[in-house]
Amino acid sequence: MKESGRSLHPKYKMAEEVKLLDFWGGMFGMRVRIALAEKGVAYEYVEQDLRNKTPLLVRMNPIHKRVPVLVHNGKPISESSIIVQYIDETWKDRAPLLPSDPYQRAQARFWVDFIDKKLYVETRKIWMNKGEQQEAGKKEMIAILKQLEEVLGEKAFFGGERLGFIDIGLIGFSTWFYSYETIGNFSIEAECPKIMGWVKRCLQKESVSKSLPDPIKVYHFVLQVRRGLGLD
Ligand code: GS8
Repeated sequence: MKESGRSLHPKYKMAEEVKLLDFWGGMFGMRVRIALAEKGVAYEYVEQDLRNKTPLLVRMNPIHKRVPVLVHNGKPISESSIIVQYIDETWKDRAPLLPSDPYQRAQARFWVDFIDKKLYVETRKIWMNKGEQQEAGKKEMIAILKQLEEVLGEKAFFGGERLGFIDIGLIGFSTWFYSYETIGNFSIEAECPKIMGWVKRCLQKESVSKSLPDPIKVYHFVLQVRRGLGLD
């Protein structure tokens, strides 16, 4: 570290302090966990109770009061796709997550935005409903995944040979697939085999498998929420 041309003694260097406010079952926080694991950044994980929000969460994300929030050396960053981009720019010497070409970067951002605006909304229709709404959500979800299969093409990952921004944006949803399928009574594998092949490849990576929860645990959580909503 340099200041006015003089090197500071190492003891004055600021230690990196990285904290993640998160909820174990949320697919948005999973993105951040994977990005940090890909970069090899050590961090403190601070689980949040979303029904009983802590003053810390409200202070760190006063606008949305949602997780994930990354707190880097005391400064909060919210919104998962923005956090993942921040991580990529901050620890830029290793494991690039976004492509270097501006057009490819724009494309990657487009598809993550599509996942946020379309896939998230349709999947909620499946597990937070029954009847017609649920059927509509199932149809839409399959159409979206088929669209994403086209984007994947013959590549191993959306990022090409390595895991990238779109892969990180999408893979957390796979921990909820079992819940969507069980509640909606359909098979994603039968409809979108290429996506399921991609999920299996992602899970072979430790940065992914260690960052994702057990789909059965997610299912129990989903059942609990549905009971609370009077749906089951
Ligand atoms: C979404 C965060 C979000 O929905 C992002 O970070 O990408 N666009 C945001 N977080 C949820 C938990 S995960 O489903 C959350 O914090 N919910 C609590 C609430 O809405 O009160």
